[in-house]
Amino acid sequence: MGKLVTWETGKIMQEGWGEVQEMIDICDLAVGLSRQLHGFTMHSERPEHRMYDQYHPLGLVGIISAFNFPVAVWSWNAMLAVVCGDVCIWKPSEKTPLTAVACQNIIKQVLKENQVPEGVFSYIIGGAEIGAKLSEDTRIPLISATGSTRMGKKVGEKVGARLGRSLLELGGNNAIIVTEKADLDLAIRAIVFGAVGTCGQRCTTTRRVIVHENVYDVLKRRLKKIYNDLPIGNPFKQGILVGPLIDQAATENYLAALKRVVKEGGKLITGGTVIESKEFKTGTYVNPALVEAKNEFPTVQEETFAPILYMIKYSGPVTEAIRIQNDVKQGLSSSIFSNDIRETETFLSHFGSDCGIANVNIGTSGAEIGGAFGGEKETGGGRESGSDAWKIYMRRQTNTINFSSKLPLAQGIKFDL
Ligand code: UN1
Repeated sequence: MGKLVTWETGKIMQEGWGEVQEMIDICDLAVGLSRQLHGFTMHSERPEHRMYDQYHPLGLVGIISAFNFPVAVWSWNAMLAVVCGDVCIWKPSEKTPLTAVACQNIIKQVLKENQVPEGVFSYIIGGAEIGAKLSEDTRIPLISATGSTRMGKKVGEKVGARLGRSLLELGGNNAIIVTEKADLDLAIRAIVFGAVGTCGQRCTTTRRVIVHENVYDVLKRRLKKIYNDLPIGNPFKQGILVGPLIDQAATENYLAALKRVVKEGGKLITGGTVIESKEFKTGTYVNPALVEAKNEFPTVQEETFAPILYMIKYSGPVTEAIRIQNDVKQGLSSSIFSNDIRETETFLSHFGSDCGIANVNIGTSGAEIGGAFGGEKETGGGRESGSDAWKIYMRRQTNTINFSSKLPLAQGIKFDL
């Protein structure tokens, strides 16, 4: 399966395997979770009464996933949904249908061995029109959609119009803050993997690095050197870090964004070209770009799904870096590199990062499945995967049980018959 993920998406082999590992991990989590779908109990204000809440299956869950994590995102949703007692219908990205077929073939076997009908999991291959149909269908109480903000707005509108439930995990514009107190070696490792890993095509990809003026030049020099030496190439080959973009349209978006940002005043430090040679004939292998920019440039405000890292300088206290980092429409992932507890706690406080994920001394990507995954603002507000994310796949019911021989009313209401 890992190999197939690499074949279909172009992500490096290690990441193909890593994605399948996420599937295995979520299966483990879901099995344990199946015994822990807990509600609360609470005491009643009335004598000889008992109250609690419980969770029931929602029924049918629609899953819309993106090409960049073609199998893990399905499994985050499907494995939780199924232990919650739901069945699923999945629309994978039309760019990655093969891995979806492979998932179904694997799960089919598991279902057969356990005498469960195959229809518990099903999928439908198609484009936006299928996503729209699922979103409008009143038989599907929950649509979980992962992808661009543009797509999510359409899904959210359609599901909202019928007052259905949606779980949206959309675009990010993730930043790493590097303060004067950062361990630069650590920060550089995180920045490079965050920015160029998966060829910049993760929703958690590091798109901005916000650097204190006193360490800016040294960081720029070191990043430039690493960028000039990146192992780019055949994703199946050992030692390669950057594979190709998903298709030529992605290359065009990459080049267009670079052109725009330079027009807006950005400075290309290195990279930003398509690799053309005998070995790289597809036009989808690119040199990741490092660009000096300002946060307010329109192109920096957007998520371009490609390996472009914007370097933004800040001066003054960490609150200034946090202001810059929050000053975008998206709110998925964020991190700070600093060994100063005052700075890191400020970043994590209620006036700190406004993202769904906020990390200290680790990068923006590569979240573990044990935590709830998702973000705020235009990222959509949904949470998938671990923690109590399972609750969205169930309907909650509050129960009051009277075991007395009287019928006292709440709120002290008295009446005679
Ligand atoms: C995505 O890009 O939609 O945190 C998911 C990460 C991965 C998941 C990314 N575990 O980078």
